[in-house]
Amino acid sequence: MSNTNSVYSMTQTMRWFGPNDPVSLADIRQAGCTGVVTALHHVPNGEVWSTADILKHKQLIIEAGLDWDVVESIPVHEAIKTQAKGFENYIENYKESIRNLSACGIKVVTYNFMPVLDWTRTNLAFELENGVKALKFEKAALVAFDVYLLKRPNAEKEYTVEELNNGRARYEQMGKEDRKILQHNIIAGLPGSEESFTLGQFQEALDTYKGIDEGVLRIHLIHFLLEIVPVAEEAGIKLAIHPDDPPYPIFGLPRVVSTAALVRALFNAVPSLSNGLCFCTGSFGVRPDNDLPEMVREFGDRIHFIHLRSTKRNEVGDFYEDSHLEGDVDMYNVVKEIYAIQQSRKVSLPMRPDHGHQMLDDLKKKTNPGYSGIGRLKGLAELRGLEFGIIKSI
Ligand code: CS2
Ligand code: MN
Repeated sequence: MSNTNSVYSMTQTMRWFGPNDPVSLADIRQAGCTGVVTALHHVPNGEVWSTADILKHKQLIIEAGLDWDVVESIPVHEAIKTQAKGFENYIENYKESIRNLSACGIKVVTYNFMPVLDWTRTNLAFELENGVKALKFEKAALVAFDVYLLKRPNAEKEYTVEELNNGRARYEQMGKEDRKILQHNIIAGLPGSEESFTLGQFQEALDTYKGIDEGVLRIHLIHFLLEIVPVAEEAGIKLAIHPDDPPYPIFGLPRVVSTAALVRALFNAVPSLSNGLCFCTGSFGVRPDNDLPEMVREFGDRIHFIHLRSTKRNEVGDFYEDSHLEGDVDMYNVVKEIYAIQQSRKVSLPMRPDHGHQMLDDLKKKTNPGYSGIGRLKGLAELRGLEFGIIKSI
């Protein structure tokens, strides 16, 4: 969408988890969005999304006066990531879903290639000074879970002595109930995740990555891309890979979408512009060596979808989700670069505030962690204002 002066600005969207989402389509519209980002969450991972199902979902969105701008996500079956028996069938199903989405007029598809777990946090209700609740990743809690609760074989080799000491102290300080909550936060499945595990199932899933290091996982991802990108290109679909969250290995699992160098390798291997990126500032921004405005410049042609969010990290490897314009992400310069690529490409890129704080009335409600209505509305309003100011000042 563009205004009459042909200034291209970001298309405002929010994620919608479907009819059971406590945040309704009407709420999303009132928040100022013109579209939503959503998926067929009821379809089991690996199965084809039929046109009938897609159209039924789309109809709900259209009736609410919104567009279905982006699919987030068509999950990539674990068998594709490990190339386990039968993985070719899952790739064929994926192609079919892409073709069906295109036939229904949906043209951007987000996905991720994180082994076993989607995004990972240790605390879903970390209280900030002003009383709002944020999502947090605490290194010592992760070590406590990995080494002392899960007791993953050889896990301790991946941590420094100091990290192990902090992890043990953290474990000993927790009661039974705290340990249960920690385990739940890490492996019971955050919103949008497709999997949920018990401790035993989780260890089994980790074991399927024996012998799969970063190099092998990248080969598997490139194989997948070589298969699906031509189909996407023919269907006029832009694929947008979401970065790893957090953007470094955890639980001994390899990572292949955490830095500019890793992303560059994927684009060099499969140069089609349909092979694109979901630029998530909250995920990439956890690493101080990721220069976000520079990454927008470098990958500008391939950014098909944007997640805006900021994190605040410390020296021991913890981070929490800060307000959208605060924390470590240089949001002003990121949005300025996004403004520039939109003008040069003559497109409006779909953007969503990626997560928000639980605040005000939402503190009394049962909400999807990170996806309460009011905190995202605040984030969206701030980001929209930032872009508006940038446009006016140029
Ligand atoms: C998360 C994920 O950080 C995020 O955006 O909410 O659920 C993410 O959307 C998926 O990993 C993308 O496939
Ligand atoms: Mn994201």
